[in-house]
Amino acid sequence: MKSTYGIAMPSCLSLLAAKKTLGLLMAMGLLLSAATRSAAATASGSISPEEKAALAERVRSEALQAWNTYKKYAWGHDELKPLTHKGFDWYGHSLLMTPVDALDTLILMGLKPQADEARQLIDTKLNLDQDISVKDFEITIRLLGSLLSCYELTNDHRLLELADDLGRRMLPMFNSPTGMPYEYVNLHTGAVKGNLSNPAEIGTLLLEYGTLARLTGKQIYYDKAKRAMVELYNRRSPIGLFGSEIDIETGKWTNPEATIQGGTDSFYEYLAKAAILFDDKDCAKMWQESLPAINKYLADQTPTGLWYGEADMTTGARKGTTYGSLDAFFPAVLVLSDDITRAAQLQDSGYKMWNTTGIEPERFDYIQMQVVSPGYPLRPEIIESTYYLYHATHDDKYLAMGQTYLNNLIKYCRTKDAYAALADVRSKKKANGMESFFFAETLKYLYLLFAPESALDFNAVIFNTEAHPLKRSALTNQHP
Ligand code: DMJ
Repeated sequence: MKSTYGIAMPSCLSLLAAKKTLGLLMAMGLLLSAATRSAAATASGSISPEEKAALAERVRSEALQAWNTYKKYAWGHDELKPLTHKGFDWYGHSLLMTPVDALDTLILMGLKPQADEARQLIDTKLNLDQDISVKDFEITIRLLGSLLSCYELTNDHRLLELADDLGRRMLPMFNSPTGMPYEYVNLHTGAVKGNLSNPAEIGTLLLEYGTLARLTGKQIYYDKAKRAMVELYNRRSPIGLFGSEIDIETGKWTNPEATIQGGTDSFYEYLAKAAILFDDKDCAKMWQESLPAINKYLADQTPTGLWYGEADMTTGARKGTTYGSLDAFFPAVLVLSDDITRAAQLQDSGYKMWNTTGIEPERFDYIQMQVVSPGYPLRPEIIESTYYLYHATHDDKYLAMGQTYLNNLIKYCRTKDAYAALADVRSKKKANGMESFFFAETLKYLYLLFAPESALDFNAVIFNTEAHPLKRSALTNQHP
């Protein structure tokens, strides 16, 4: 069964077959034997079609289990606290963060009753008219990104209405002297605050607002988000790097450290992706000019492999030698930029980081090969890059890598009925959090890695930074 979007819903028969294979493989001990599989995966991997199908089914059943637990204990709340079985709302009032963020994953996995129920909840209960100050970045990538993606997947017009309502409430964020957004906006009053921002929060808006402009015919969304990106770009250093913190009112940098880490990461990602999604020549040029500076000053070829560390934005001098779970998005962006060689090298390094303790840490010193910041909030980036590399190379090595990630997630982060972040990847002590991006990204990318390519036509979409696929073919305005 295939939708116009190129998405094949798994048929009952193929799912039954996969379930059967899954049972067999589990009985044979082929799943969850992390240590042996990890070792095999380092050199090369060989995964049979039956194993691949069983892995996809295992991810799907893990997603269903975690979803059912969210539903049982936290239905209608932003998130589930997995260790205490309580609901949690980011701003006191729920914005249905988990149902919205998870919806396209449920759809892509063919979990129709769950997807329909989540969509019904969103259609009838998501109330954006709330007197709360929300973080632009998070609300844009998680809520707006998913509403748009799910509208394209379902043609449910209510989702586009909600996206447009949200976009309108968010627009005051751009009312700064530079056009770069304040960090927070009040959804009811439009009041803004937070003048110290960073490249990621300023430059991770165009995929969503650009798509909203396309779908509503309201060009203002595209123009505001694009201007913010260009204003940021115009403040690059003479050697083409960006700092980590900038005052959006004065336009002056307040932290000159250049990185690809969280705080900068998705700005680069969106230059590359907006160039493709919208065929935007300015974004293409900004990205083509930025990538050489990243590769010259941040890339670090060391005895432990290729990594990307920290440098001074003005001189290019090396300022640090750490990498981390968020940085692991970069191989995916290198794949989109046709640099498979570097992407593969960096992914191998990330895999070494992961295997140092069996789960990757937030930050890792790649010279000492030691954990610097030990948390793991169920992040997806290393799996996202595995999916891109598998798509580009069809090398089974990446399936084997993915199998290691899945096995270790199950081994270390699984609770009896859901998943929990780790407070420390060394001790594997769990933390009471299951971020919505676990559904939106971690499980989705794992599933897509193992599922048949027909599960989602990779070439027909661009994923926003929260893994919500936006249609590439939406090149003409589709006014409601
Ligand atoms: C997600 O919200 C997005 O991927 C964002 O770009 C970075 N942080 C999380 C996942 O780690």
